[in-house]
Amino acid sequence: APLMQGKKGLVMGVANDRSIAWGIAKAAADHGATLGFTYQGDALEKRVRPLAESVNAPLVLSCDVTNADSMDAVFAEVEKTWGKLDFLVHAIAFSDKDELKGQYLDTSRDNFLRTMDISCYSLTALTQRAAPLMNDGGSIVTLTYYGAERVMPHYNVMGVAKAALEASVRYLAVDLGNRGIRVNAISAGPIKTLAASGIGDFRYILKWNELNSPLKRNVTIDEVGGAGLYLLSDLGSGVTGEVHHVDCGYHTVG
Ligand code: 0WD
Repeated sequence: APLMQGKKGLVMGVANDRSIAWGIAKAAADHGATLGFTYQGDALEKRVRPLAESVNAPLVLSCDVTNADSMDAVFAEVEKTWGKLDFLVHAIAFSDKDELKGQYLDTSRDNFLRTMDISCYSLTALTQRAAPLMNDGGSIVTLTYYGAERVMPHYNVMGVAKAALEASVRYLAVDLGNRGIRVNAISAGPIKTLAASGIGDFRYILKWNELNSPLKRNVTIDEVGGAGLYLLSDLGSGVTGEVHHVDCGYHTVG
């Protein structure tokens, strides 16, 4: 039987067909998963709806992770439609792009808190709501970046948020392990997406990774999708609390 047959999952953070979440969604759908999507704001709905329809997703819902009512409404709808949830893809991050350049030293309190809220706390807030629906166990995957481990130019407050996100993955994995719910992160190499376009000198980072990674190229969203499929499916049944690098090997040299 297909790897994801009978599995129902929510994918949060598709902005367009270049989004990393879309790479994971395609891989899961190709292997038989039934998907729901959330989008943030009306502008993105126009892009997400056709993508969702192309993989026959029965659920397309608005969700702003800074709003508890909005998150509650999403999981109420999931429960009503499916009565359960098998997996969750968290591919959400935000920081003011004025602070994704220059020095970390200049981070403002407002943007620090907002970056942490949307890029880090949201994983915990969503997991609180998803876990009660994961009655047969489950798998939660979030997206992180090497800037959590090492200083990368311009990544600044987002690097600090990703470090906290990776720590959250480990704590959540322990909290949920006895319910058979696994929590992992994929540390993706740089990919040209909408969110990445806000990072200073992103083209240079792409070029740097291409020249220096062991595979001498950058990763694609389909390759991140393959790793997502492994962690979301029973292929990854023995894996939790892990940060898995899908970066053409850059973390071994960088
Ligand atoms: O190089 C890259 N692109 C990497 C991205 C390397 C390693 C990790 N990542 C991470 C990002 O930090 C993020 O966590 O992957 C995740 C997905 O990012 P993406 O695929 O690069 O970017 P994008 O296609 O823009 O999707 C991120 C989406 C938002 O899009 P915009 O561009 O409008 O910020 O996150 C969503 C939104 O759809 N988002 C929210 N969703 C709900 N509530 C919110 C919010 N408040 N804010 C942003």
